[in-house]
Amino acid sequence: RDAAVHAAIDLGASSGRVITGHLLDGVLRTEEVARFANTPVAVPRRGGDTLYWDVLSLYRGALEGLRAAAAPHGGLASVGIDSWAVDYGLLDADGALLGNPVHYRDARTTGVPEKVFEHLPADRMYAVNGLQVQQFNTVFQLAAAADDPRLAPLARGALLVPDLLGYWLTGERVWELTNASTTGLVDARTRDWAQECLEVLEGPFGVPVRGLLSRLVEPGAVVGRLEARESVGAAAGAPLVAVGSHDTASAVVAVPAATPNFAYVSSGTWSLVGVELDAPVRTEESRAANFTNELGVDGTVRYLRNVMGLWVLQESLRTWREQGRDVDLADLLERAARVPALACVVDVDDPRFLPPGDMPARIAAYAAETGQRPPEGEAELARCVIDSLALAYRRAVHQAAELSGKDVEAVHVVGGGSRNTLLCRLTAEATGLPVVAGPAEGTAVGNLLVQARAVGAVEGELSDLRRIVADSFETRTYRPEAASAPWERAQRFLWPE
Ligand code: ADP
Ligand code: LRH
Repeated sequence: RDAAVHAAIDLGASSGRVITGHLLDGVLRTEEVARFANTPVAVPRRGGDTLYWDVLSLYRGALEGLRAAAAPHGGLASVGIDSWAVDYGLLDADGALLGNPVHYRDARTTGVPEKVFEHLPADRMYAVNGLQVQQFNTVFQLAAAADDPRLAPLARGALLVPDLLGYWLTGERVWELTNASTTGLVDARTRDWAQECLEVLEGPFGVPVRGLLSRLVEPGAVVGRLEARESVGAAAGAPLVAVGSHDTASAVVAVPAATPNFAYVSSGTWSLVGVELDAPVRTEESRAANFTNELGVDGTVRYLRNVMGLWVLQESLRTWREQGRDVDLADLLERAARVPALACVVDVDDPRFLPPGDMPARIAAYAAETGQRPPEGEAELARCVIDSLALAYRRAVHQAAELSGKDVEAVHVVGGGSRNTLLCRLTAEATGLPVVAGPAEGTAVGNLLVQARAVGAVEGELSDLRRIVADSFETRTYRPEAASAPWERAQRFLWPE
């Protein structure tokens, strides 16, 4: 039995994967043992559709991956699970799942933050939870679901997605803190429940939220052991470690920076752009700039903005496919690189880009409304998206540095977007900073390292873990070669502030 192999279950919004990791002489060797689609499903109900995550197919994919990971070694040293933030499954008195978790892109939360702010004003809420207002934060999802009979009286528990899978594997219920910090229910300073936020759900909305929660645990805690079942194969008995179960928290662990003076972009379906801090920034300027204070591994704070991300490109590809045009991503990006820069830019964070749908049509409408010539053809459209993302990164990196007082000497891009050479080159140009790209599976790498440390396979602080990442994975550096003045002008065009 080779007890030195760890397995990360990493559920991204576009795909899930199980990746194993093995540490030898300060180098982490990883192997992808399973990858499975993550395809949300819209299901009709009276008056419309609800968009759900297909959590059972994700669980099945995770189980197959665990069996494949454990089989060659006769077991696993540890397992860790991470996923996207905010979404939860409800459990009844027997611990049975009460319906599929609703997807954060479902329309049920439209207009809900404003209703919550009537009872707990936005500035007061920010002073406690430090979160960027996004309509899908769990606190707003729970308020939106107030009348759902599954919530009261049936629900006796709720778990965020990684903790839900962890419960199915071990029988133990926890709320891992980095992911819990995205809900709006946690105080960013005390790293404990935010009583005022719980009270607003219980009082005016009648959601018995305290009865749904379990104990908060910091990343690094051992949750329990995988119960022996045929479905987990030789992984039975392995310890489940609470990692940075928010995917972005694990991704930030895997930034291969040698100094603390970096900004990061965790670039996948979403782009999370910011800096790492010791304490939250909850000033009025920070709230006005819509910056979030999510909690990180080892007592850190991830001070960042959610940027809508490569989602807009993914949905464009899907739209074209539905229209009968199967566009290859690599070829598309090559053509986009030859299109003139900054011909048309959009604010990718405009709420119209949140729900699934025809992004090329939405971009055309946005361009027309702002007096720009809409992109023509696929390459121009892709260029518009990539330029707009680089522009949003520029603004967020500069604002994060300004609002937090942090020195930023380089931008690290991790996640699938680090493979997009056009995006990385333009990010260097737009920010005027060197961009270091990789690792592309940063989330799984951060997940693996926190597990390995928790079970004693490696020691050290975040800086030591980051040295392992730097020694284990190739990165590519892009230096800002072109002038950033056109980006400054484009930024002023979109955000005249
Ligand atoms: P998530 O974890 O949200 O599912 P990933 O980090 O896996 O996302 O990133 C997926 C995105 O990365 C894709 O939408 C795609 O735009 C980009 N990507 C992945 N591989 C490549 C590649 N070889 N070239 C360019 N972009 C890529
Ligand atoms: C990225 C992510 C992001 C959240 C979003 C819902 O996958 O976790 O940090 O804001 O999903």
